Amino acid sequence: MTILWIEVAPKVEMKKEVAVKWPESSPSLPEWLATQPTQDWEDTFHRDGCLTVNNILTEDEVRIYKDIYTRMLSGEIDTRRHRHDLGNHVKQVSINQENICQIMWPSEYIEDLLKGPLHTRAEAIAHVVLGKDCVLDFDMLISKGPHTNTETPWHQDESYWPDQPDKRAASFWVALDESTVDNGCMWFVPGSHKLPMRPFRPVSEGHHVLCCDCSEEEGAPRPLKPGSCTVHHGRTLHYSRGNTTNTQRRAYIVNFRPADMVKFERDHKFDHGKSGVDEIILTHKEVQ
Ligand SMILES: O=C(O)CCC(=O)C(=O)O
Repeated sequence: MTILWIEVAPKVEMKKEVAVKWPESSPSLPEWLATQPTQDWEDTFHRDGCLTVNNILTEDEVRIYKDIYTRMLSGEIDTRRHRHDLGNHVKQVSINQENICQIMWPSEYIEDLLKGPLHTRAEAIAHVVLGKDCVLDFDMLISKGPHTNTETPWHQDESYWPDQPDKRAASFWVALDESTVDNGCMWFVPGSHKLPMRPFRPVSEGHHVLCCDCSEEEGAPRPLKPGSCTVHHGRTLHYSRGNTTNTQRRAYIVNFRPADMVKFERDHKFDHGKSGVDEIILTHKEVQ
């Protein structure tokens, strides 16, 4: 799920105020990769259009990402420029929290976040499943707070960028909390990446979030332990239920596609809200 082609504001360079220190115990990228089932990743991704990678992060690493996430959610790190409610197509369920909190470009706020294990290992996996010409397109946080109970509608990410000539894309959804059916884990329809795109539409009139017809009967949930992730192709049908539990469901998402296609997007003034998500916040106000 990302933001539709919006006109971007003039680019202002952001100063990164917060630095991160990675655990010395973390394996180097080649060491980590050597222990991974790379052939199985490739086969599964091509067959199903979705894949589970267990323990892409260690417990110590998860702790670091969770700390950053908590500071962003609480407002201690001020991400208002990139933060909005992805679930604002329905009435706000809980007064003090977004139905679905989305923070675009968290890596813009933290020095060296891009050099950390989440981005570097995801890039290595993207090279295995998509090809070595793939680069990071954008990163984002999507969290569902306790009892926010708002589903992310069924959709295919490709509906947001249907005109790209090269459709290779992989989205990594990294669970920082345990993700379960009841708190909104991802659901996928395996094999849907090989079928024609389904017709899509805005989730409500004039809204930037897109959806299509699909149901849980067609797919299956992918619960995850903290530090594990799913990887899905840009055409794979996916969705998540709302969070009906007492606890947070926090995911860190990174998206990779061919470098040429990232250039194609930027040439069309599309940067996934890097310069700010003001237009989306305006939509939010209209709905309320
Ligand atoms: O976190 C969610 O509920 C949805 C995420 C999603 O649609 C995506 O990462 O493409």
